[in-house]
Amino acid sequence: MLTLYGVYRSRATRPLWLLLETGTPFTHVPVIQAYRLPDPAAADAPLHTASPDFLKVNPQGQIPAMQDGDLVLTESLAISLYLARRYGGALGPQDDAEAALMEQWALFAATSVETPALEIMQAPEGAMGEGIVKVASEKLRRPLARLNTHLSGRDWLVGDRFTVADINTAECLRYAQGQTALLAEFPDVDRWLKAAQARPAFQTLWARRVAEPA
Ligand SMILES: N[C@@H](CCC(=O)N[C@@H](CS)C(=O)NCC(=O)O)C(=O)O
Repeated sequence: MLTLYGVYRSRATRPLWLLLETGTPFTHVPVIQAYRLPDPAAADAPLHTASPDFLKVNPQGQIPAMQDGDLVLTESLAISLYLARRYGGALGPQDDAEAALMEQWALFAATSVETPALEIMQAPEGAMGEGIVKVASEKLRRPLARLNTHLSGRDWLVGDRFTVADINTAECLRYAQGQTALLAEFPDVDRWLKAAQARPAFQTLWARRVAEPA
């Protein structure tokens, strides 16, 4: 039995998008971040990242987490890569070279894209926030240029088809999407990101995320 822990307003979107693409049956346990609750210790608090029952699944107290039979996995990108390999069909690797490329793009997204993209999304209003966005945008330009070159003349990152590499990379970059002028500097990235997000599975994911309380 496959179980995915984590609300839609979290990095759980990465494996949830993949599961929506494949239609794989799974149990969704919408564990919420403890810091988002007014009183996580309240008797009627929903299952959250500091709940003793969830800490048995992920002692680090973070979402997403996944259980598939005896296998427990944390780290959103590792979960997506596993699900793609195990249940993803064409979304996953078809040979060792594709597996390596999918891992490469996940590591690229995690180490070169996610942090500056999050800095952009979390920047406060005002002059200080503008400074943060400027510095973070500068950090993103080199990975975005690399991504743009790779996507020039291509629709998707690996193997001429939509795969887990697109899901993982697009979800890390999404945090910076509010910077439309930055994205416009990289037209092939912009086109690719919009095409990924136009997919029915992403649209369903987004509708469910929006429907969750902020
Ligand atoms: N590198 C981890 C990061 C997990 C993470 O930071 N999750 C956030 C939600 S997006 C969380 O659980 N925050 C609650 C907390 O850290 O207490 C991953 O990609 O899965």
